[in-house]
Amino acid sequence: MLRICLILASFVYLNLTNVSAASATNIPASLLKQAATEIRVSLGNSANELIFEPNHLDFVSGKRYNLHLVNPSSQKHYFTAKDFADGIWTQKVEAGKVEIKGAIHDLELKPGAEAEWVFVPLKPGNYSLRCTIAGHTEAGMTGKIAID
Ligand SMILES: [Cu+2]
Repeated sequence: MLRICLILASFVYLNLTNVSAASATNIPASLLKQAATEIRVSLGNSANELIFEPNHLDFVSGKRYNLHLVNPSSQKHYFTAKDFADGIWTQKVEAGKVEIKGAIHDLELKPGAEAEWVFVPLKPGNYSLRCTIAGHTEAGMTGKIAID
């Protein structure tokens, strides 16, 4: 019985270490003080074309970025990149006077909205981006995101 308890205890311990290894606690404090590289992406445009501008984004893992999202069009759009979002550590999303911390998977920007997504890419790979409003992906509102 004691042996089972020890095995269970070590199993739980291993699981906990795995969780913390993947979490934000590994991001060095010095990195969070580094100036973030600003990248601006427009969701749609003033001509109401269903596009992301630019539609190719490149990031380097371990660096800090401020992804500045704007929607200059007259309709709402989504910035949806779930696998990419799983491969980064989000420090915060700022929109208006609100700051949101924790994992983010997609953002909805209403006409004229702006948001700043501050994060550190962690997992190299190629990811897809799309707007999930009905018909927008099909109309070409897609993009590619690379983490090197
Ligand atoms: Cu859209």
